[in-house]
Amino acid sequence: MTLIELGWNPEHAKAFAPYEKRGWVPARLIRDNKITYGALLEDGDEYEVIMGGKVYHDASCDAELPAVGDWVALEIGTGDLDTVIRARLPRQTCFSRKAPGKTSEEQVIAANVDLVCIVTDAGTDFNLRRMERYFTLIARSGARAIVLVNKSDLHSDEQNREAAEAIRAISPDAKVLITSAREGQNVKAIREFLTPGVSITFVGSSGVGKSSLINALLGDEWQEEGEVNEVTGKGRHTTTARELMVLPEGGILIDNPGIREVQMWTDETTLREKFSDIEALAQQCKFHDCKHGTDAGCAIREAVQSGDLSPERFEGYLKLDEEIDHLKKRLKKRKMTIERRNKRDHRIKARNLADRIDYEREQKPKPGAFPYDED
Ligand SMILES: Nc1nc2c(ncn2[C@@H]2O[C@H](COP(=O)(O)OP(=O)(O)OP(=O)(O)O)[C@@H](O)[C@H]2O)c(=O)[nH]1
Ligand SMILES: [Mg+2]
Ligand SMILES: [Zn+2]
Repeated sequence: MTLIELGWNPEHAKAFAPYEKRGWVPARLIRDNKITYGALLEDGDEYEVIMGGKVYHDASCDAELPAVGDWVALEIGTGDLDTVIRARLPRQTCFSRKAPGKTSEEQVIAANVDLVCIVTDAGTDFNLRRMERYFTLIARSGARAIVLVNKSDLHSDEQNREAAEAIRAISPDAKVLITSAREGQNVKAIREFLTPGVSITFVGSSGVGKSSLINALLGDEWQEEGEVNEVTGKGRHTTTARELMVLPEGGILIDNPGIREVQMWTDETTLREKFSDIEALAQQCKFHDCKHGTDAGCAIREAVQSGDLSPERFEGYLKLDEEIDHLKKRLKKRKMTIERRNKRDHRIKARNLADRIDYEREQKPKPGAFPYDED
């Protein structure tokens, strides 16, 4: 396996040059085992590696720590020594979301991916508002979006087509395909994206068929995974960790556990771009600070009433805005806490330094005093 087949390109090579001189080797992270990582090297060798202290301390937040898909510089351990990640190369794309729960941390789902493939179905998983959130996150990541309306064998042609059309309508740039991992429908069409060196990550709710599609792409025989666990209602092969795989004929796949919460990790600019139609309407509101609720002369409300704008899309817009607002507040709070903590740390350091200087002064002979005073 060559580095290029693993997704390496001239920009990576340039970033790596200073590390090469130190005898370190490039590798791509394929698995996150929490304490260790799985890394794939040029010849296809897989190593279990640990993070170097500097990499850990240089990261200002979790999102800056190495993640699956990252390129790193490894110092290969000989004898009993561990193989250590000495540096993480800059990311060319980064697909991330807000970490689950009440935190305001960013969680990296996959680094350096060219394509993010959202898997859904035309049945119970289908949710356009969730799609919008995915599209916003993908727009920010730098990767391109593909949507697979999977399990087509379980729904009517019409239902599948309607679902695909509705998704195309909210994101005209995204490629939308109707697939069945079970019947192999359109698996070839997915494969066409996977030229050597192209990385694609699969995201979507648990049970939509991400791993089944990956198996179909890997060319494994279709396995009957139909037995559903009665307690969790999930198939038996629920994915529990991110993992990167290289297809024999080229292309790099990253499987992910099902995503329950698609929380925003984004900024205002991306949001405004995604909803540029609504933003344009807002310009026409009578009052520049229109809340688009009950204010008179609201162009957005008029558009909803005349049917030019779907109320769901408008609601999606309002909700996203609200969420970003919360995120900002949380970030600000976190920043304040960190600043407070830093200030406190500085104060302690300053105090220690001051103590030391005082102490040294006391040790120093007083001016004019004879240095070797006899007892
Ligand atoms: N009928 C049908 N069933 C499918 C299809 N794709 C997947 N399944 C079934 O759906 C269940 C879940 O599939 P998985 O591939 O494990 O789903 P996943 O998205 O990887 O789920 P997590 O790993 O939990 O996130 C399994 O029982 C599969 O056999 C399909 O195209 N048609
Ligand atoms: Mg899975
Ligand atoms: Zn308005």
